[in-house]
Amino acid sequence: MFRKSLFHYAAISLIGLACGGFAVGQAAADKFKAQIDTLRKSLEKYQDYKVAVRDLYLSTVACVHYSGEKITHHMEYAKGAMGVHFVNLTVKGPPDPAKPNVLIYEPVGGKLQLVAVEWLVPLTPDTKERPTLFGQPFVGPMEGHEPLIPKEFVHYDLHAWLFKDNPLGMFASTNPNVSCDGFDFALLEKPTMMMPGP
Ligand SMILES: [Cu+2]
Repeated sequence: MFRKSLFHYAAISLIGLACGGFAVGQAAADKFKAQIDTLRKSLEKYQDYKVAVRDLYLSTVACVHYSGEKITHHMEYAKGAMGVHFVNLTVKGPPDPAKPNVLIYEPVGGKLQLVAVEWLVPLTPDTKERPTLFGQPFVGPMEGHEPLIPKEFVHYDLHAWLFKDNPLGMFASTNPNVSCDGFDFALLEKPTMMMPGP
């Protein structure tokens, strides 16, 4: 592990010297882009929410959105929505980049449109460090999102807006272009309390 990362750094330094930092950053982004494109393809079937339900991604009903309100020691969620979370409790273990445990839908004109996926990782006594996927550090740890998830469920999470552009970035928690307006089960949530990590 140590040797490998040492080699990795050496290789990056050499390439960095050869082509400049930007090219290296670009190469890394491209590397994840291919992986993300593959992931998006593999999840396209879930654009039909019934396929998701059959695979045990179950709806939590409410369309969650945030006002952008800032509270000290709470998560900073930009004004915008997440949407309706469909959670698969049968997906367990460390976060698998190929299998998110949450799918997120936006209610649009009486239909549900797949917009994002999420990896939700509980904080346990075995947690050694903040999880990362695609070079992205997870956010948290934070309390569970009341009233849908009990406070006691302290977790990290990472959103990926694979199916709808997010001006705040592919991995931002909320998307200002997603809306719960007009949906019977819109739920304005307060930003979640942050918790100490390992
Ligand atoms: Cu969360």
